[in-house]
Amino acid sequence: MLPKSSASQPENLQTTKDKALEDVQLKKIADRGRKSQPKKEIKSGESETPTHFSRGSSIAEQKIEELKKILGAHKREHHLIVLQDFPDPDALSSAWAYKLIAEQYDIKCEIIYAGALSHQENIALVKLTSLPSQRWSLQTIKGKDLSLYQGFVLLDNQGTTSQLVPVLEKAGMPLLSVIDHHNLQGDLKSEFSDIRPYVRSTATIFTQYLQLGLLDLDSSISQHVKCATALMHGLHSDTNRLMEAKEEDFMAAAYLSKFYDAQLLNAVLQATRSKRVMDVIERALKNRMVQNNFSIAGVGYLRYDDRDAIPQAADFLVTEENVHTAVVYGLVHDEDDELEVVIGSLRTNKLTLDPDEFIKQAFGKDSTGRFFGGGRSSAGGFEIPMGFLSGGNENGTYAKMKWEVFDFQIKQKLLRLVNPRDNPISSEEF
Ligand SMILES: [Mn+2]
Repeated sequence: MLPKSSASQPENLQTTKDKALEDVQLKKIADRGRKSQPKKEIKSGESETPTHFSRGSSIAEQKIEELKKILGAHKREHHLIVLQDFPDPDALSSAWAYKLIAEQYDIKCEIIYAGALSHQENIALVKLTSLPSQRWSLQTIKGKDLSLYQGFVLLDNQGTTSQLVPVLEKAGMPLLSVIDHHNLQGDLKSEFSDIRPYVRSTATIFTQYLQLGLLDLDSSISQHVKCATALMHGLHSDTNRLMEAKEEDFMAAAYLSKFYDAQLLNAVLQATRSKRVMDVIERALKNRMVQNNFSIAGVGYLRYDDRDAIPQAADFLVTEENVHTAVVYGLVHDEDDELEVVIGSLRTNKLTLDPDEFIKQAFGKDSTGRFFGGGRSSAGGFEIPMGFLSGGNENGTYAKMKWEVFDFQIKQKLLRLVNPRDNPISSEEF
């Protein structure tokens, strides 16, 4: 498909100097990308260096053909798009794009997740763009007639982060598509799969689908503009505002820049913090200990719905002068299921610190051999289930003791890495 006139848009979209600069940068990258597309003539002795874009676009082209066939074979059906329990903008926007694509085949999709939209930016995204999504808790799904749906789709996850997937599997619902940018997580029996761990966001993959004609974006259709805006947000947030973006992600952002609504995106990003998030940040500030440019804070008990306050607190702590890495963790309890889990988040500005490695090294594996955290895309996150120690918190002494033990142990494990014995800065004391 042909891109819409790009000249008519950028001017009225530029809201700030930064934005203008970003647009120029994106345009430059887009131009570069166009030039770097494979040329037919290659002089002898000169080898064609495949770029990420050409690799991505040929895979995308092939995948699009496959996906078209699958969608064509499932015309007029009803499908469920299942997101991770706590969907992020990447998942939400990709799901919307999938839904719009599927509509062309008269397939009706419902976008569902089991947990919560806990981050105010996610709530703002869904509210401001009217992004169609529903929370189906484990209770909700029990009351649903699953025979109304002929299949389900996993986007930005492979079923390991959704409580709903085992229920759907048990009901015998077939898995139709998996589209994700996380590493392959085991054997997936899906009719269609497009798993590309070398791109930084699922929104990138979907943008390629759109760009290659799976859905013709039209700037005069408000839903398209909103979906493009959501995809831009997804792409931005999964790539740390493009700072960790690869060439394909930049190319996708450049394409979206022709359709998205910069003011709407700005409104989503300006979403204010709730009082409860502020409270958690306050606790993180009060409890933080700073050593060797690491800021570490345990925030105690948190409600399940507030767990997204943890990464936000880490985002905040890492902005302190002389701090390059922040780790914030808390004990999250889910009253419905009597489950407790320590959830933590690491944020770093230090280029040489790989959050994935760091988390894996700090906490190691559980008894079944699974790491407590890491994995490239949710690199800075970790979860330590409380198991047998869950519950019993009506006894205040027990609750306090339990938190203190975990707090102490997590600090010990982190500090081993923050102050290694062979670190010349801290070795004087040994
Ligand atoms: Mn993602």
